Amino acid sequence: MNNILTLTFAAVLALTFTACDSGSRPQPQKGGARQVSDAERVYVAPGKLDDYYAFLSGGQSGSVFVYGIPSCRFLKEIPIFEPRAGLGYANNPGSESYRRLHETGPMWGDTHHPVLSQTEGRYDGRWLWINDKANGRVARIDLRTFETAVIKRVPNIQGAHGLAACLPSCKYVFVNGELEHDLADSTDATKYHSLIAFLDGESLETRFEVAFVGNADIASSGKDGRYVFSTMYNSENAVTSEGMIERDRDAVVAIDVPLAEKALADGKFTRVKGVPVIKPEDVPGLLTLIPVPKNPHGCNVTPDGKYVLASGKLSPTVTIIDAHTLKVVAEPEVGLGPLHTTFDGRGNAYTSLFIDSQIVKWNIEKAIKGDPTYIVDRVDVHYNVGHTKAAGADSSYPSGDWLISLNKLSKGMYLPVGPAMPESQELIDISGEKMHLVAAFASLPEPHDAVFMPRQTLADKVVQTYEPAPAAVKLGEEKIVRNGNKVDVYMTCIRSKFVPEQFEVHPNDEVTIHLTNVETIRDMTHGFALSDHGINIAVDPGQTQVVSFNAGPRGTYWYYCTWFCSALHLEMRGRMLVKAPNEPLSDSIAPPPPTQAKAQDTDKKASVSYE
Ligand code: K7E
Ligand code: CUA
Ligand code: CA
Repeated sequence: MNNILTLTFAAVLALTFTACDSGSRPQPQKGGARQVSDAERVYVAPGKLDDYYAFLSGGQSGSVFVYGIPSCRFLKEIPIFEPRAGLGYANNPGSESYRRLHETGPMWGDTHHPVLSQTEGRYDGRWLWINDKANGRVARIDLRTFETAVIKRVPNIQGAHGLAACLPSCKYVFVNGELEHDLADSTDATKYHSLIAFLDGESLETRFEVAFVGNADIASSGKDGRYVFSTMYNSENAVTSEGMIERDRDAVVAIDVPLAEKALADGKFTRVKGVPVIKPEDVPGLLTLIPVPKNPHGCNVTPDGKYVLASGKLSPTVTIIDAHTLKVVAEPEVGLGPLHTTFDGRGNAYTSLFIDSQIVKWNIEKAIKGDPTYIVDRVDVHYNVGHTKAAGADSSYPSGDWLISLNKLSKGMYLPVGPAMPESQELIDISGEKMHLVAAFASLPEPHDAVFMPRQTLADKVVQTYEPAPAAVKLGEEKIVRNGNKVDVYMTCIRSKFVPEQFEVHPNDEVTIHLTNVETIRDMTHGFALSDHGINIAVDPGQTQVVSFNAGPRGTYWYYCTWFCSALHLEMRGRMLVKAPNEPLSDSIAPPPPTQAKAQDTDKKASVSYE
């Protein structure tokens, strides 16, 4: 949402923020009974499991946060576009995860829109895709392991923002270029375009792109394989914020996907940086601009596929567009600063109101018919909500029980932790006619959007251990291989031992550790940290990790396990012996004698000799 504040809003926002500050804390609710029943709604007893995983984008943390719902417990961070040394992710230049991230761009990213794969309108538990707005990248997470499987740079795109899967097949995911530029790389603003890129859902290779004047912000797919939709707030193709709010109406972009595929097959494209780019002027009907007011933001197709809803942002309206005829059918007023809309599967829409700090529930068919009672309920959230998402709302079968409000400011909601306050989410029960806010929880910065995955969908999908890779080191086959100054150490670990427990190298040798965790039960992760070398990797059961580094100067360097695994966790360590250049090296992986060093006499005062 960091992109949406505009000048028009400045005065209103100042007022809103001041008002919130003066009465900063929500008053305790009257009626203890209600609070007790709220607590019961989100209470999940120790050892009991939550009903949903909630995948929250990590925003400028570059990752995905996994929470349990309804307990709001934090379960996991999945690092993607930013190194995470504690988890052994992309923190060592000599590791595969570092190389894979580094070759796609900077070691940081800005994740906004988590998208779940679907089959026949239901989340199928295979993949989660997410964008990197800052560096034009998309990643795919494998939900068997909850780890990043693929990261790809999308050619020709800047500001990879809106992301959605082309439904119903998910054969493509498409990502919107929010930031305009010249595809031939000049700085001439009269040549600026933006584009929507269609990527293969599995490999994330860019299959084709559609380029046009203006920009593309938030994305949503029709349900029948024909159109995909994006909001366009800069139809002015301006380069200043004043310029971007000149027009009263911008647009929703509809792209006819089968027509794009036909154009591709007919060769109606030009290649730009290796990717076929299709221009709408060459393919009549490919791109339709549907006028909507003013600098629209959220773009959401209803679960039944009938309508696409564009949230007005600078207009207090949501525009309802027929997803098949592409005609505007209604434009109900919902409140100030509408950003995103989600669904309960019972014909109701829930729109986040940034300026009003509310979620508004409204009935879609009533709004279309002009029934003045279309507003069903409003609930205050704390404060300045961006995205909101109900369980299952991106599929054809929302479950209509829980909704999350992803708020931009928390103000007095939590213990003060300095000038910056925690990011705040709120959980709202939407199972009844009235919404009911039952819980709030903090997070790292800054979740934009979220998707709920029912626990049952992943129940038999999440693996217990990794399948050993072809390159896995087998127990008893550990070895040290030397080639000039390159040393490969093929190592295993299992509670509570590394094999080998020592290896010898010369100063500045290039060392590569191939470490396989030969545990066969879940959760027995071991780590490998090497003192004074900045090396830490995490190796899950069955997994093999490879890390390379320079041995550095002469000395003894202990490596040790960083994941507390057993009563002998502290003893789970070994030595890299960096010997003088003229000293011969042993290739033995046999364990050193158990008490090689002089034992400490525990009765005497410890003394150290430096001779
Ligand atoms: Cu509204 Cu990037 Cu989804 Cu933020 S965008 S809120
Ligand atoms: Cu292995 Cu701690
Ligand atoms: Ca505009």
